Amino acid sequence: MASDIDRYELIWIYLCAAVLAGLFGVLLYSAFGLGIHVETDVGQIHPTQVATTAPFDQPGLRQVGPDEYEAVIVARAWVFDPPEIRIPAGSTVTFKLTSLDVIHGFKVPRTGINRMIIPGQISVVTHRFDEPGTYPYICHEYCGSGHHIMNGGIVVEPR
Ligand SMILES: [Cu+2]
Repeated sequence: MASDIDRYELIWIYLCAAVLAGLFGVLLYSAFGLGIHVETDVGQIHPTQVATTAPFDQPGLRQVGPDEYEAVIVARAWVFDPPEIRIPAGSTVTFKLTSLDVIHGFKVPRTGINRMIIPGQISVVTHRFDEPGTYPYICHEYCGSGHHIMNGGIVVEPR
């Protein structure tokens, strides 16, 4: 009887160790295989001073080089400012994002763009848009009762 209990206990210990090892493997795969990581600290901004701090005092799209653009986007409940940007196909866009109020998200399906927008922090992500079309950007961090209508779009125009 005592040896049965020992055996079951041992099985549970092995099971727990296997689950921990499995989860650790998933963590390593998501970090190094898929490249998923928390927001890097590219800059801080006080949420009450967003409207007076460059570049967020002038949200919008500007050209910074041939086929290179910078999109400064301010998120707040429940809009993105600007709600739409237009670029020609083949453009590389560096998005600079921050929030005025709560945590929002910035996800552009089919591009791999996926960032949290955290009050007090600046998020940056760069992507090249080769295929013409409309790429919606959506908030994917629940931010309140209007969360489901918080979206915008990137219009990539053919050359
Ligand atoms: Cu949201």
